[in-house]
Amino acid sequence: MPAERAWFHSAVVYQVYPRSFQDSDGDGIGDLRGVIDRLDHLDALGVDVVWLSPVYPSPQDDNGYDISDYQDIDPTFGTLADFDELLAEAHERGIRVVMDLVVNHTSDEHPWFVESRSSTDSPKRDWYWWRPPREGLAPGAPGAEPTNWHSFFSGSAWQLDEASGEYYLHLFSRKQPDLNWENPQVRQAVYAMMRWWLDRGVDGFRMDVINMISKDLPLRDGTPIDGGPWGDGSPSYICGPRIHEFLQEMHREVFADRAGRLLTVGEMPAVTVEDAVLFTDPARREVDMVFQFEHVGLDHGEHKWDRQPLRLVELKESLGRWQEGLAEVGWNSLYWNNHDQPRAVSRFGDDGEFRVESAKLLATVLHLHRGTPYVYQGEELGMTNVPFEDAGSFQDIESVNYYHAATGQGLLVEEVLDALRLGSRDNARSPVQWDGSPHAGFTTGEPWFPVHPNHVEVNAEQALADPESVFHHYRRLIELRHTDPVVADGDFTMLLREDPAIYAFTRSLDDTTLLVVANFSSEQRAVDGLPDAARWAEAEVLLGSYPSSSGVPAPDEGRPVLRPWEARVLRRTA
Ligand code: TEU
Repeated sequence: MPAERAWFHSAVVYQVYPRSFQDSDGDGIGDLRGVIDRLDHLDALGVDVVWLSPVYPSPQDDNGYDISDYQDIDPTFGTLADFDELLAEAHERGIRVVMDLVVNHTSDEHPWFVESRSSTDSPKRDWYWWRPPREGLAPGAPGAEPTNWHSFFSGSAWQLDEASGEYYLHLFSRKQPDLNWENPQVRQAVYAMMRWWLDRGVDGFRMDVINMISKDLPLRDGTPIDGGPWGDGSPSYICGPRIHEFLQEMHREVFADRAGRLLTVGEMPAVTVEDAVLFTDPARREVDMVFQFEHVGLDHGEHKWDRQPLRLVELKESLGRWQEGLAEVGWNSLYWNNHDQPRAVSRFGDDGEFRVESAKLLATVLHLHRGTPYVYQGEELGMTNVPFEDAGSFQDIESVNYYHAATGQGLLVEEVLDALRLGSRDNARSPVQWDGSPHAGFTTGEPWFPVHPNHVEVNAEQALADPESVFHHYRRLIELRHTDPVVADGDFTMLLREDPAIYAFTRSLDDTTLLVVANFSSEQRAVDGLPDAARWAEAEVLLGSYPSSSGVPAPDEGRPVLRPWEARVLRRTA
């Protein structure tokens, strides 16, 4: 059992992607007043924290993850007064508000970068990563980029600035130049901005690609990728040499003297269990938890667009290892999807015949693991991936850039479109489906992104009216985490690790044990090899992905039987 119990052990976080959540002024784009209008939905669900994806002034090159002013609200989303009202209304309902902190990079329209780019002698030149062309090559010549690093959004991670003949680093889009955290002025400017928001009353931060802020010097080429022009620079910027120093300094400068119930979660691509123990050990005062990416990469082959079938045994191995690795020290975040990942029910479940059952199964399995669960907007309604027609259907910079890069390298259009249909971040960005009306109650105007055609059946209005809906199942799971300490604090034990279709585990605290058993397939199955099966057959059924009125199938020779995509939660006391 970990030394220290923290408030967020029994909390559930709801992620709002404001652009697609609720529009209040008819411009077809979600906004802060729209979030205010829907706070009762979050309150009814029972969540404790809302994480707001970026709402700061931004050219929206990467939908707000390219910030040009950290201490204001983009007019598309509203005003600081709207924000203060949202904060007050959320707090009124006992819901905390966590902001998105995007400080690995700024927008290229941020005054810091405008100043830095203005001249090689600019006092802010060293706030970013500027480098001359590769030795012996002229600026702009093929291969003249200072290193061969690939950008996450395709192409080189370096952009030439014609005026100075130098290149600047951008791990994401060229309109997202990386900040140079080696420069203490940069760090202090960021800390001051964070304190400004905390003084305003926000309750913490989700920190964007925060494990990329420390770069290993000198910057050097990475291993070439697929024989192409670019290389993998990640060994030079994933969990770099000063990352723990920077996060501990941030904690001292921003959080140390702030009592109360703040939450910090670091988004950390490629982070390992061992890293996460260091990052989330309360004694080290870095972050409360991290977003790790292992389980959302198990269906990736060479790269995220090279889709492979997901194998349940691998999913259990990965999530089980994270549970065991942070059992004594540290804390896990728990998520199936977010604004960067395809919809959970389409990816891990069955978004056709068993959409409701599999959405409830996924919620059951995730929410009863040990850690803090995150619900991505629309997940509580069982929203599904988008039926993209053609290349023009995609808006996300990562997807659009990949389409052009891949077809440019000769890949077949239909193959590329199929990969995008499965993996595009746009799958998560269709407007939330509030009702069955033409624009699903999202806007009275023309939505910036088409509403999913299945909104007629899949929507909040229907879900709230149906006690057996995915929504009410999430509400019950969140209630269980609030009321039963075994959910927040119980020890986790994985069972049936090698079973290709059954996911089973227990949570134990004092004399109480919960058993979660789930059938990740569209066929009815008897569960082989369940320890104490006979005793569990007598146990109390707490929750299930099938209506309780539908009863429980009779055991098969003492083995519990699960219907397609059925999950069951049982409790017994010793
Ligand atoms: O995402 C970082 C990140 O790892 C993702 O870009 C990921 O590589 C990719 O989406 C998987 O397909 C964060 C934000 O969540 C994302 O929305 C931003 O685009 C990115 O950082 C840059 O700020």
